[in-house]
Amino acid sequence: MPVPASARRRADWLRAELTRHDYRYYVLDDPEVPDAAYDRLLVELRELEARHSQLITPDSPTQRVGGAPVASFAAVRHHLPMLSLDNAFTREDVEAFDRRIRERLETEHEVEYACEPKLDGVAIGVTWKDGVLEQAATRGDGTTGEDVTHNVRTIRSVPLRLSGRGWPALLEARGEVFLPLAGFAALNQRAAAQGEKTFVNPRNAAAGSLRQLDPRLAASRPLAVFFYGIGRVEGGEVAGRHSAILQQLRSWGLRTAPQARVVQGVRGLLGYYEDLGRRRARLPYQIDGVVYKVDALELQRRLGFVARAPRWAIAHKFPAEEELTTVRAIEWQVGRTGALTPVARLEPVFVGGATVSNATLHNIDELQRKDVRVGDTVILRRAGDVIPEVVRIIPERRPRGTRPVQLPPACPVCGSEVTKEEGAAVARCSGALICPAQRKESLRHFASRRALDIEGLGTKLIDQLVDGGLVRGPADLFTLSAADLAALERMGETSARNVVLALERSKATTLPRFLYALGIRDVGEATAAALAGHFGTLEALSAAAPEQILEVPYVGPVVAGHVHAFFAEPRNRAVIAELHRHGVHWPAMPRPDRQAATLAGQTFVLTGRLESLTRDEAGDRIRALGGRVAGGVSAKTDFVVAGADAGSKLDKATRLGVTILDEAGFLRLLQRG
Ligand code: D41
Repeated sequence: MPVPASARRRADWLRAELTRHDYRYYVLDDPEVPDAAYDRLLVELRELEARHSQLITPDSPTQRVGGAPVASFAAVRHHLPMLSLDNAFTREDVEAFDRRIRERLETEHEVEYACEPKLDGVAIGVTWKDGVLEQAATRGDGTTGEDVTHNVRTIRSVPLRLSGRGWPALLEARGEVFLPLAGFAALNQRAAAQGEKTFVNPRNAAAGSLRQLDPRLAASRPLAVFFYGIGRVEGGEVAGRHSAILQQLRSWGLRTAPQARVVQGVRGLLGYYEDLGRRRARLPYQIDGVVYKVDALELQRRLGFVARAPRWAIAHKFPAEEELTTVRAIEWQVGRTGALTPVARLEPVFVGGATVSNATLHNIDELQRKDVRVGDTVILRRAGDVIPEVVRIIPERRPRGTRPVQLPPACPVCGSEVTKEEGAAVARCSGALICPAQRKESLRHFASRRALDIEGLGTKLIDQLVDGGLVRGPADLFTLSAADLAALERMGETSARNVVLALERSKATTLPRFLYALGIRDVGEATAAALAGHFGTLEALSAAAPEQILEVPYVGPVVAGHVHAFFAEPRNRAVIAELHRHGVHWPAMPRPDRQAATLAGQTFVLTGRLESLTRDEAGDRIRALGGRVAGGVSAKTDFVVAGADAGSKLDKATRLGVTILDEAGFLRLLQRG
């Protein structure tokens, strides 16, 4: 079949583009686009070449993996080539992988697979001779890599001498060098503080660190390694299964991924993928997928490899956490306390397993630091359940004629003046009592599940009520009749009646909920509960002087000031009185008895996954007994509760000598209360 000229042109362009990206990625450590965008170009080229085999050239990026070594490092020819991994993106890809294997092996039985995380770092081969570390080389293009022995020697998880017994006289172990997330954040913080260029992602930081000529630089970066296999072996034996080899490596002092498991058949593979996918966001390092390998070496041998990738292994990728998109508009959202938050409206894009069309830009300082403008192409990141974030813009793709975004002088909703205190990051609308946006947000907060929990009173309904002038403050909600509500758009008689019933039900509340619902600045649920517990009644709290409020555990002068100012404002007191009149009430607070305060003054940090309760529940139990839950470990931490897969917090606790409780110990402590 003749090749259409358009296909040839497209293939040429794709090749040039991929080569350029390779150069930036492998040689400059400064990629222009996220991996997923690169992968798409490569897939397109592969498909074109599959359709028209005449288009394949020996130097096509599809015919080789990796890039050229940098001149200043000695080249190392790998004794055995370092193979590459094929990718699977969907469940169907994995099913096809398993089917191919069983067909080749002519078996109906389930195959045993070894599964492990796919670290996002740099592949290396490290050789020990007579148990002594001799050489470390990057993978490079799979045939020839770079000698990075001087840098790898600085990685503390790489032993300079093997331990245990039975290691071969010559052992080459292969693994992935990576930078844990905490180290990455610290490195970038340091770089930013010194006005240096920051790294785009941990993979590039790891690659950049390995490619330092001065080993002192690499040593100052907390690189880590997981070994995942072997290369050259002489003068000794290794086990006959991948899983057993990993165990041998471990017994010789080499670090391997703690999540490695053996599973049965394709269901086992998919189960492993799901499980690790759920834990991914909590791991202290970045993984971009999982790797499946046929466990038995004899079967691996029978399967062999195609081109440069083994038939017996595949990488199952997680959905990309970073994608490219463009900024359609930048709008300002006004929050409950008047804070102006810039929000980027984006060309919708599928990232991290969901379609995203908005991303917060946090505040004006952040926006100006990143210099995001309308029309920019940006890298959007959505990891786990974290809200989507614009990582950075791509300057090369900025269209002509864009303008930097400025803070609006007036509130885009009510027109009141926008103020920003010196040194503060947040700009605020000064129209607290007239701004419909602030009113709507306050009402939303008042009605939310953890506040008065008014079912059916959602965003749309609140917008209609405020825009139609039916409701100004929370007390007005209780004057609404079913007829008022039914007259609104998209409101049936039944829904209207249900909202009135929900409003009626919400009147019976608790003091902590009511305090939280008031939306006093910086008074979240925990502070509301502490205030309620300390003062016992709203009357006592609203009459308290700032010094008295300061006596509440964990309330500082700023919050005490906000609380005092709130109750000093006559208009706020009037709203509260009106709410009382409408019948909002709560039972008297139970007097704090001895049992309730067993953990008073104790600070807890929760890390890892608990089996018998969620982290939220664990936090509630601690607070109910008077304890406090903090986010990070410090010398002031009394207990660290460590569940499964606890990470850097556990390490820090160990370093600081903080008492560590496992789940059983924690439950015992709660019971003692
Ligand atoms: O964690 C990894 N990045 C990883 C990479 C891993 N866990 N296993 C791997 N296994 C292989 C084979 C099956 C070819 C021995 C790999 C890689 N290869 C690999 N890393 C970079 C290119 C290939």
